[in-house]
Amino acid sequence: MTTIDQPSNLETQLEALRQTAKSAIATAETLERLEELRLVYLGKKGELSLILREMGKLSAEERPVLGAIANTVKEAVQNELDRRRSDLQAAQIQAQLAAETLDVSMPAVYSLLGRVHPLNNTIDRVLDIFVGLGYTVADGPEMETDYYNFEALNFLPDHPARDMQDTLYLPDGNLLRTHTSNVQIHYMEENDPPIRIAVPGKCYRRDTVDASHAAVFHQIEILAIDEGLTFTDLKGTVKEFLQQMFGDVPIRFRASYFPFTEPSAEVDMEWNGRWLEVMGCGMVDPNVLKAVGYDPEVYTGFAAGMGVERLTMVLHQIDDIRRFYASDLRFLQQF
Ligand code: 2U9
Repeated sequence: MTTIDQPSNLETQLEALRQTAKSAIATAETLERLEELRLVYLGKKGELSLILREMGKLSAEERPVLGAIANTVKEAVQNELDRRRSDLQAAQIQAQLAAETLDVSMPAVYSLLGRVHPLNNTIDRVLDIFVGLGYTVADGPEMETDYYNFEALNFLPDHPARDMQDTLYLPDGNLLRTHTSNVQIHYMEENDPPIRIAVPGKCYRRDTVDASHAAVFHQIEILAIDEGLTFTDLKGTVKEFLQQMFGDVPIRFRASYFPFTEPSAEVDMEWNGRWLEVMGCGMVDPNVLKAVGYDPEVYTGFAAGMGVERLTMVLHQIDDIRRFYASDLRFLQQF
């Protein structure tokens, strides 16, 4: 017979349950483990249910006392479970945050996908120099009319360059430009002097391909129009450009002929002990100025042109122009 003062067997069991549950919950490391413990202590078939089932055997005075104790224990275990659950959830979020933190100061894994083609590298270098001298980069159409490619540039109707053997004509009577000079005509039509432009781009010729000829090639031309420009300005510009491009090399101007310049000259540069032709130039022919509506009595100008493939071959001692277009990585990866 149990007295009120002495803890009953069930009371002892409830107290023991509270203690073991408390320490088991405090050491549970995962939410899954916590759920297991909830079932062990508070589940339908759990330890508390087993104890409560025994309460049927108690007297009418004992039952409410034990019932109250049972409720306190249940609440205490539930509180322990709740507290531990929120601790574990907070720890889980902290761990996730730590694992997923983006360190923006960490150096990126750099993968080199490609590199600048040697021809584009030459174009970039040449344009950088002319931009430094105050020139603007301009471009225009690769498909052109006879007027912009030949007539406005002072090519006579029977000039050999107009021959079907040399120029790629399209079925509609247009053509693929044979130089980038068409761009300068368009530009002069749309702008008033003073003008300083550098024009890079693809050109097309009906050539049989060999080590030094390609049907598609690249040119860069420059054009300056202003009041009072002379051949001295042309020489100074060409010399400054070649010095920035190749270093302090000796250069010489040789008289030549182009339909669009008068006088005209070829520029040679001493390179590896030999004179090498690197560009052409001249004072813009008055007929070209007239064609775009400029008064040749007021304005003069100079122009120069260079082949990008040729310059690149000189710079890198490349023996065959076809290497530029073969997409052979063993060649391209050297640059
Ligand atoms: C206008 C007026 C004048 C552009 C010029 C050259 C001389 C020249 C060649 C170099 C090697 C072409 O790639 S190449 O075969 N070019 O020698 N080009 S003067 O003169 C112009 C252009 C446009 C309106």
